[in-house]
Formats: sequence, C-alpha cells, structure tokens
Amino acid sequence: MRKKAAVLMGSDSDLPVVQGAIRTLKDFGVETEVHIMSAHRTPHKVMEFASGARENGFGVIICAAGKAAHLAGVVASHTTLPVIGIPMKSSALDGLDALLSTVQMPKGIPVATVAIDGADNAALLAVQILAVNDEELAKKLQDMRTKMTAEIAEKDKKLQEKL
Ligand code: RP5
Repeated sequence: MRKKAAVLMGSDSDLPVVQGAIRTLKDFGVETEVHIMSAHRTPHKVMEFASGARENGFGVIICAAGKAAHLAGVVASHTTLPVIGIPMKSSALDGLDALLSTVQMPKGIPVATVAIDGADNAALLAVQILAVNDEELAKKLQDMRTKMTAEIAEKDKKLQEKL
C-alpha cells in the first residue's frame, strides 16, 4: 500500500504558499495529511506527530516554516522518515533566515531543503521519494517531465517565429 505524505506548517500564515505543495501531491494521487503545528508554539504536538509518523503510514514529511525555522529539523530529530523543509519568506529578511535555519542542519539529522517558498518542488521531491518503489507514481512523474519538455519546445518554436 502507498505511504501517505504529511504537510506540516508552522502557522496558518504559511498556508497560501503551502497550498502549492498540497495541490501537487493531490494531483499525483498521494494521500496527504495537512496540519498546522509549530516547533516552538506546540512542541509536544510536533514530537508526538513525528515520532508516530512511520507507524501511522507516512513515507515522507514536508515542513514549512519561516523566520528561525526549526520545524523541519525538530521533526527530523523524531523520525527516520525523509523530511523536506520549505523555508518561508515570511520575514523582514525575506526568508534568508528560514533558508539558513532549515538547510544548515548539523550532521546526523538531515533535512532536504528546497528553495525559499519552494512548495511545488517540495511536493515533487516527496512524490519522487514515494516513487522509489511505486511504478505508478514513477510513470506519472515521467509523464509530467515529458509534458514539460513539450511545453518548452512549443514556447521556443513560438519565439523563433516571432524573432
Ligand atoms: C513561523 O513564523 C511560521 O512558520 C511563519 O512562517 C512565521 C510567522 O508566523 P505567524 O506569526 O504569522 O503565526 O513559525
């Protein structure tokens, strides 16, 4: 049976960006649970969710957080499932603080970090992780790439006609 994905975000203010990840996961038919939980505002809830995630049927966890963003790192410390961090732009520093907080994990507890506000790529990476032993998902990924290639070729063709 296919594993589920979890999408966690530190605040409801992250939702407009995180929606992109939720939509992409749903487009691929991945069962997804979405929660607001914060490493500093609800630390016990985060620990409980992360430590039970594997036995609760999850295969990958996406964590979106801004500012001093430690959600992904804390989640990763409580599970051996792959964790993908989305640094959010929600700060006076335009997300550079969250990017460094998320990407600069000390050795031993990895977090795969995507670009600032990179919700779509977080979802695609999650799908790629789940597709390691799922031919149907792998085929959908390949179809998406083929479509993308055709779209670029079409855009280039139009550009050549215009020039
Ligand atoms: C982080 O602080 C959240 O992930 C959010 O990006 C940022 C701001 O949160 P709010 O003050 O809008 O709740 O924990």
